Amino acid sequence: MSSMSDPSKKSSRADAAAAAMTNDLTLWGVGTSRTMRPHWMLLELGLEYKFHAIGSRTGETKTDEFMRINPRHKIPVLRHGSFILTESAAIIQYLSETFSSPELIAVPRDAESRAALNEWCYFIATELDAGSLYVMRRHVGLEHVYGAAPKVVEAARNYFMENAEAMAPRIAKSGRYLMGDRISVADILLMTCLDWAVTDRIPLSDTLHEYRSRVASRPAYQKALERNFPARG
Ligand SMILES: N[C@@H](CCC(=O)N[C@@H](CS)C(=O)NCC(=O)O)C(=O)O
Repeated sequence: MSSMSDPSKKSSRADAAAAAMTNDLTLWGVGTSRTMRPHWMLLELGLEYKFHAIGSRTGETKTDEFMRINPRHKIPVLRHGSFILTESAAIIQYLSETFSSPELIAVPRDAESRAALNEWCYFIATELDAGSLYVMRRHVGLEHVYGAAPKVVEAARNYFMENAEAMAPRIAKSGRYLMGDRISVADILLMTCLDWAVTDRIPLSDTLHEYRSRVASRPAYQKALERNFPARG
């Protein structure tokens, strides 16, 4: 188990961190795009948390101890006090709604802006992640579990490109981040999918690479990369 702190210079960040110290946050999981998300959000929020650096398909998600926490043996998992939460998108949304101050993360409160944020999040989580990238992952590298399916992989890859590029003009128009001036849950979801696509050698347009460069300059993103992918360092 590791325990790390993220000292912050901004007073709002320090306030959030002070609040979190009393809140007992623990995260399980490293090494995948999905586990990157909560590390990144916790670091954006300047929150102190403990973490268990367990990896997928290492046997570490199938121990009795972990199976009691998540019977589906999936990472990431967040525990906040006695509240246990799975699903990376739900975890980062919960963290942003629980701990963000308005100047840190865009957390819209009115119905229309929340719907716009949700539209991005569901699009990214269903069409780009589950419907494309994870389909590829199932059949490249996990053939022993899901079978070899080269045509399915090619179709999923094309589907990713078609959907991501269809949204590129809206991404370019939305401002620095998808919801405007401040980063949101949707950016963490999109960036982790674009990084995953680059790892899978899926070509991206200049617009998407420019978006990636903007988001990648954030210190919390860089720190989360180090924490989530220690082997790459
Ligand atoms: N939809 C879930 C997916 C979680 C998931 O599939 N995690 C994988 C790693 S990316 C895992 O834990 N696999 C280990 C196993 O199946 O035993 C999320 O976004 O959190």
